[in-house]
Amino acid sequence: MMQQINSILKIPPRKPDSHKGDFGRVLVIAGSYGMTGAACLCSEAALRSGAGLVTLGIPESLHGIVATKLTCVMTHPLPETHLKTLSDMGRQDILDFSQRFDVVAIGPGLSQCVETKRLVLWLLQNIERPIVLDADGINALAEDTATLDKIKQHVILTPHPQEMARLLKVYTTKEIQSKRKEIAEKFINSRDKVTLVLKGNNTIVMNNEKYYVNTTGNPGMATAGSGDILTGMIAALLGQNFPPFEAAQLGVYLHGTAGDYAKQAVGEISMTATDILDNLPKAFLNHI
Ligand code: NPW
Ligand code: AMP
Ligand code: MG
Repeated sequence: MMQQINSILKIPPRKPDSHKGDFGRVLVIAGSYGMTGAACLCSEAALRSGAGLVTLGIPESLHGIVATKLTCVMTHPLPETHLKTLSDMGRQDILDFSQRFDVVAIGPGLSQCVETKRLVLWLLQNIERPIVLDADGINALAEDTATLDKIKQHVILTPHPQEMARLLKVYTTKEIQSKRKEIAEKFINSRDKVTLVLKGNNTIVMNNEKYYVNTTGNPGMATAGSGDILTGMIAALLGQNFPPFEAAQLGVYLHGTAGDYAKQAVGEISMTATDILDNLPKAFLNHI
């Protein structure tokens, strides 16, 4: 019997002698031509959510662009295709590089380039760190869902309803929205290395034992890049040693809280993802 969780964990105070290595090294693999914003939002959100160190891996010709935009996030150029999307050719190097991190977030703005999808499927089977998989990472997984049975570490999936429909293939987005909990439960079934975050109004966080239905957030958050922020937040909380379910739950709750503060500041209509990012400090400040 699945248990509903309503309580939200607090973030423990930092010990005076803490150093950045205590709060997790996060690798974000994201971005492609035209979608550098998703990569920046995700990695900046990870830093604002307390990660000690964040590195963004990005197709090499886009590296200069993100390095100009980002100050506190480190950047790392990765092999690319002629479309300026990540290339499968550099997969062993990415895998070796990932060993230096505690958590890997994959997907925002990667594109649906066939070669990039092949890379993601291979990384999923080989990375030995917990993974947060979002956006085009989920679209890649939809090509071969059986990959989920071959993962080495825990994976948190953060689909919006249409990405969930792509993953499951048998339901339309509308059907998913009409029976969100049942469909999430069916997907999780006995998968013990998967946590699902089914996004949208009242986001559901679920693993094979428990679930949480979120109540923070507002329709102003239905804006480009909003979900890319959530991915970075959850990765950062995983890096701070929250177990996968709790990292996802706390990330979803605080993402919605930041969205609610952004609504107070700019309203639902004008809200952009950067407003949500700008309100992460307030959300965290009021949750310690
Ligand atoms: P509709 O319109 O109703 O048929 P896609 P994406 C549906 C990157 N980004 N309830 C809805 O379908 C991402 O990271 C880059 C119901 C909607 O139109 C990805 O890599 C940005 N339906 C890539 O772009 C900023 C819902 O899904 C469709 C729903 C593509 O991601 C933007 C969109 O899904 C973006 O984040 C809900 N709650 N939510 C950047 N600045 O670089 C969504 N839908 O086609 O997967 O496109 O989500 O924009
Ligand atoms: P994405 O579609 O990946 O950019 O993700 C959108 C983010 O905004 C998710 O975290 C959603 O849960 C959140 N969101 C979108 N629409 C709403 C809504 N109507 N109410 C609350 N949160 C929403
Ligand atoms: Mg998204």
